Amino acid sequence: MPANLTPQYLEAEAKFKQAKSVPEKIKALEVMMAIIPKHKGTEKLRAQLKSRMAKLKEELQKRPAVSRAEQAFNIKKEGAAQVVLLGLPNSGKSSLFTCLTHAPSEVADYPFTTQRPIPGMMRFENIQIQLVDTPPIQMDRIEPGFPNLIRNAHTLLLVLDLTDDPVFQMEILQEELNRMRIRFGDKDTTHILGEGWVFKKAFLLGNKADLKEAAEGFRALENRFKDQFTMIMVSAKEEMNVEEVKKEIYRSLDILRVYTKIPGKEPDLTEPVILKKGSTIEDVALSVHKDFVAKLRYARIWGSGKFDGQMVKRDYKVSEGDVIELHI
Ligand SMILES: Nc1nc2c(ncn2[C@@H]2O[C@H](COP(=O)(O)OP(=O)(O)O)[C@@H](O)[C@H]2O)c(=O)[nH]1
Ligand SMILES: [Mg+2]
Repeated sequence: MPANLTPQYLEAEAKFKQAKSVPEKIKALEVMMAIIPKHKGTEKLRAQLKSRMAKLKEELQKRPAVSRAEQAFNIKKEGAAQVVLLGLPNSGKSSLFTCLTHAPSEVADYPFTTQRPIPGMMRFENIQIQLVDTPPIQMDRIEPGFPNLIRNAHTLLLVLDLTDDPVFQMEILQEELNRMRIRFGDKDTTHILGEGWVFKKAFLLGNKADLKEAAEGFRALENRFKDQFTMIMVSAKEEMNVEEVKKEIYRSLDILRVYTKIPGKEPDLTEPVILKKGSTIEDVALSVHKDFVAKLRYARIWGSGKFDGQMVKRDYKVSEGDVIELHI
């Protein structure tokens, strides 16, 4: 049944979208709720408005009185990369964090359990990647230090509760990050951003897939965002798709692993050299020792070469899994 929304309603909706603060949003939403046509066709929409209102009011109340010290958001990088989990209260960030790292965090079914960022290491095959669990993103309130943590991350994992209007959660995340001058996407998109803006790679984790309303939430997310984002349905509770998430994290980092070997010996495949995609033999040599670079004459390569043990020059671009013998 069509919703047949009136122009007045659409105008109020536009105001809601433009509203910058929680009180402003509440005001705009009140108008929408008052003038929305009340018939069968708008039943679902009206329910959504009601739940948005409940969330906004909760936001307004539950804000911690004191702001965290900026220092708490300064997390020292460790491992191959730093990946930050982001989401609204109760989306399951801490549960997923624990699932991926086996490090303890704080999980509870009331909002704002996690008050400061918590780092932990996630093992992926033979490397370690740092994950950071964070306090919830809140409407209209940016904690000092939080934008920096996000700007410095290699990748963002946007955690959404699939059973609770995930499209709306995504809208809030986009809006709040825009406020921090952060836009989701690749650096090399055609958009040109103004001074102080950064692009951040991000993908979506639709959480609580074990609950029955989750499928519908995921479909709604797909309809709206699938051209823009990779999305994976997960359940922290049932540890569903954990491996897939790890793989996607690795893929998003744009790094590769190669292995060095000494002539006549087998390579140590447990000790990868981690490099940016596009790195060359020269970068491999640099990672071993800076003096190596000047002395380097050639390398032999197993993997991406035309044949095993092929001789290559210092500007040869290495590939994931290559085994490299440096000759000086
Ligand atoms: N059914 C279900 N509940 C979950 C899942 N992940 C988290 N929860 C619950 O959601 C609530 C909030 O989880 P938490 O990890 O603290 O969320 P955070 O506020 O985003 O860190 C807790 O009651 C969790 O037990 C999940 O995959 N399935
Ligand atoms: Mg938490």
